[in-house]
Amino acid sequence: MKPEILQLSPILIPEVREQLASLFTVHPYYQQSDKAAYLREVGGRIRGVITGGHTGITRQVMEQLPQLEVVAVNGVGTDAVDLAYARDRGIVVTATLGALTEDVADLAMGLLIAACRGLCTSDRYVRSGQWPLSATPLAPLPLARQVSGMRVGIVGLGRVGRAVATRAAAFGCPISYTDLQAMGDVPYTFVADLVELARNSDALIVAAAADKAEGIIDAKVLEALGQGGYLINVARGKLVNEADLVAALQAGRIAGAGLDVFVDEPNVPEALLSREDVVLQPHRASATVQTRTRMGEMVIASLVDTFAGKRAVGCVTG
Ligand code: 8YV
Repeated sequence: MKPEILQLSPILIPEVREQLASLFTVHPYYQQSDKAAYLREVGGRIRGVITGGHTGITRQVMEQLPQLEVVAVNGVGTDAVDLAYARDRGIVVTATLGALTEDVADLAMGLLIAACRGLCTSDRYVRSGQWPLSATPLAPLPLARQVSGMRVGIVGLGRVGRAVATRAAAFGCPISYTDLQAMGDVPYTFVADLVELARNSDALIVAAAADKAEGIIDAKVLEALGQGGYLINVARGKLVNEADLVAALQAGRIAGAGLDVFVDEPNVPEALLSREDVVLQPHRASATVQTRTRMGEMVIASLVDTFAGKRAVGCVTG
């Protein structure tokens, strides 16, 4: 009999879905309107869970899956999984470590360039027919901020942070970073204090894991980033105090922001929607065919390995 899997978030690659269906009986929890009733019906038979990095799985749901052996996160962040509870129960948790590094770093640079160079504003300007009016004072398009050579501060020098640093260095940007400790194997400047990092940066790029780091980008950090500074977030929305961010933008205390992630996805603070100094993405940093295919393959491998009694690829529970 095929192992039964509870799927908490969609998989967008058809080949991955087909392979999953051939190996497992997949129960699409995310499509159910009455999730509690669905859990009561299938929960007792579930041996594996597939979920997204942002979706994770609560302890309450895991408690209703007595046969659960593995939670395969189709993403790199495990902050939305109760890891302590999973470890206590001997449930293996896996993540697609390394699979999405390049895409997330690419999007961080894309957001930085888009925010500094006003790409989305300029796109709207062309589409709305304002360009032909540009000789008149009716349709001014302000000059943009140069990206090359900006002082870039990276919050969290893990896989993604390092990939961002490589890219930003190629743009001639001096790189500083903060993390739990200095790293001996990188040529970048370590700054222990986040406020000081912000003060010495023209762009602050958030690439940190979100475990226990809620709201670290707050009013003080944004104040230090300053009027010419840009905030880019490709990690988790909850790392940023969104109310402080909105207030800083409204008061002109920072120059702009590029955001792929938000506190309460898919809800974005209303105040951001009409602003020309922010570029917004719907949590799509890993959303390329190539990366999602690789992530899907890792999810399948981690389920197969666990059910075969082997150490699962991407295991984060030790
Ligand atoms: C994914 C993410 O979009 O990796 C993560 O932690 O949040 C995202 O890259 C998500 O997990 C897709 O399901």
